[in-house]
Amino acid sequence: VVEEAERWATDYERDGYLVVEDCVDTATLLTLRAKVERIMTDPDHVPERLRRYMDVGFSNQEATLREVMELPLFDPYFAQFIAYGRLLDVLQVLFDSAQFHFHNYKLVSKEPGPGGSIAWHRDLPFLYHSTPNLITAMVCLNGMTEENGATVVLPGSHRLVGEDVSATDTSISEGDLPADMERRAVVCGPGAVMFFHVNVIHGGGANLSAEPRRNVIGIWAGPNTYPTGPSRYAYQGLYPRSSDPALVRQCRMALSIPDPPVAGVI
Ligand SMILES: O=C(O)CCC(=O)C(=O)O
Repeated sequence: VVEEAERWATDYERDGYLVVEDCVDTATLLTLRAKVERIMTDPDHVPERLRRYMDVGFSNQEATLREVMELPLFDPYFAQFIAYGRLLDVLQVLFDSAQFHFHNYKLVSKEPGPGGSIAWHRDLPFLYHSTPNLITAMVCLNGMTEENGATVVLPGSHRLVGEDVSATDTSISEGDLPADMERRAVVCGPGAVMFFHVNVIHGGGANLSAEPRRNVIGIWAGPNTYPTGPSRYAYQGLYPRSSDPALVRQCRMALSIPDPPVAGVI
């Protein structure tokens, strides 16, 4: 376990990202998939108040790329997933601290078809925080292959910028990519979680397979890293690994987690 944790920390430091295969156990994975499937295939059951969170970010693109913001509002299961222990284990190693907090969960679904590619970008300029010490954790519900539009990263690109990330890095043209950096498709199995520093340049091609490629994407903020913008997400600011009794109490109450907690959470 110690060796595994060392590998996580080394990969993250060097490449700015790492993949943990089988991070999500099968029962949890199947439940997440079923709940996502229901949102995507039966939108009529989605309450009117939640429809504004569907397909907002990419609404100018083709329907082969779909996004659902604020997943924890759609089903309490997604809210409790904030406290999913095996994912928190990795975050705690990468942040080297238990004082990290939740930012948001969304779904990105690359539906089969030619229109689902994602432009090169860094996540940081979308996030408005007081430091860049934030991590994106993508739970790969179906796994990623080159055919189904795996995320492509530029390993090490987080180290090029430090805190000096341009606001225009929300979309980077081919010509503006750092020269001579490797582009690596992140291939992984269902249930894998890909963790990456929010300064890593990434993007990805369309899904040319016959099945949707879905990722539940979480953002997490490190210690002493706070939002600087005006908006907040549901459950933002929960500290599921803190031992501060007030924060433990907040997390348990917010997520309706009993004490002792149910298997897998916290
Ligand atoms: O799902 C992916 O491959 C990447 C999604 C992404 O980069 C984003 O939503 O910012």
